[in-house]
Amino acid sequence: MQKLTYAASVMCACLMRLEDDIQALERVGIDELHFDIMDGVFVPNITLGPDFIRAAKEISNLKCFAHLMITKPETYIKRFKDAGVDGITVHVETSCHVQRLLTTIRDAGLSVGIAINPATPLTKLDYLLDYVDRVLVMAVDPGYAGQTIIPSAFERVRILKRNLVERKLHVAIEVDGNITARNAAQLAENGAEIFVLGTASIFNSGNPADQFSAFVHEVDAKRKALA
Ligand code: S6P
Ligand code: MG
Repeated sequence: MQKLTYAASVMCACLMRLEDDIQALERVGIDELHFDIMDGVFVPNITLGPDFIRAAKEISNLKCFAHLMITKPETYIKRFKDAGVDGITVHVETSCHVQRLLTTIRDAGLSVGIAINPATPLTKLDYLLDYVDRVLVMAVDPGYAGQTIIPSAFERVRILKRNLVERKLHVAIEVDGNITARNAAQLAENGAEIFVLGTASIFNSGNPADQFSAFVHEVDAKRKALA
């Protein structure tokens, strides 16, 4: 079975306990941190900024990825690079010159991601897949935690994976939004390998590190049952 990568969605964490919870998650094997950057324009919410990433890099060794849900993302690449981010994912819906934007991120020495909203045709990615390390398939409309998965996410991951295999491209498929153990197992079966974990998995009541360990076991069991 393909090894899966898990990213903790910092937006969903308790901000008052952030340092303890990030370090505990790192100890139990979370793979990376996912920072939702929202500007109140592209999405109807305002969340984190580059200073959060700078602070996280000071207290952990985890790789930090910024998911930019902002207009004019090209204006902010340097700010995030300077904050210490390891990778930046931009939305295909937010730029008219996407290849230039992706090249700017690559030239900054960062991992490159492209995100796509649930209603955007997958064909919008056709000329971009050669430029990225990962595609972030949104399973909900971006803006808020705690939403319900839009069922077409399962089919979109399957189609995208088939396309990548046909083109012999080594691009990872990441999925964000309502990642339960059941959804993760099915999405992994369809070709996804990176999962953003929020309120549906590790950040609800209780200790995030304990919830993460239990979640990984549950996904593994469900994947075996599907195989
Ligand atoms: C949503 C954002 C996500 C959420 C995460 C929440 O706009 O991009 O990264 O933080 O999906 O997870 P959950 O489990 O509450 O849906
Ligand atoms: Mg996100």
